[in-house]
Amino acid sequence: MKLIIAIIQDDDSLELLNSLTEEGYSVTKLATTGGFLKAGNTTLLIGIEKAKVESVIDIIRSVCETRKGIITTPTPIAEQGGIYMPYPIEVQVGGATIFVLDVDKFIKI
Ligand code: 2BA
Repeated sequence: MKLIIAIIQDDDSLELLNSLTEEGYSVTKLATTGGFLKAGNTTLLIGIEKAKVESVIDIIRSVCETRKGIITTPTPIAEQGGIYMPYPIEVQVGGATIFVLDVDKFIKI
């Protein structure tokens, strides 16, 4: 058995949850925060048979889009004066960041 951990953008989460559950996969959704942008994202936990891993990744790929994110960094405009101006930097936020882990045991009680 495998555990897929997929970090996706909030905007894709509803459609992806619907697509996965319609195909019969069990999914747990966590509200998470990206460390770099400090913005909300969504992490899905999906426990599945090894043979289904690629099918799930295909579904994630078909739903999740790459988008632009903005981080505002304070930039010094006076060397010693301590004046900082917010400076927006654009980054590409991927459609999904996916980890596939081996599961030692899967128990439901
Ligand atoms: P964030 O950490 O908020 O990162 C958002 C986007 O900012 C990243 O998109 C990347 O394009 C950029 N970025 C992140 N760290 C950076 C840095 N140190 N310098 C410059 N740019 C940086 P993605 O790579 O698509 O990642 C989207 C989200 O997936 C991340 O949100 C984070 O929550 C998660 N993630 C990505 N890689 C991860 C990893 N190796 N381990 C754990 N979580 C990860």
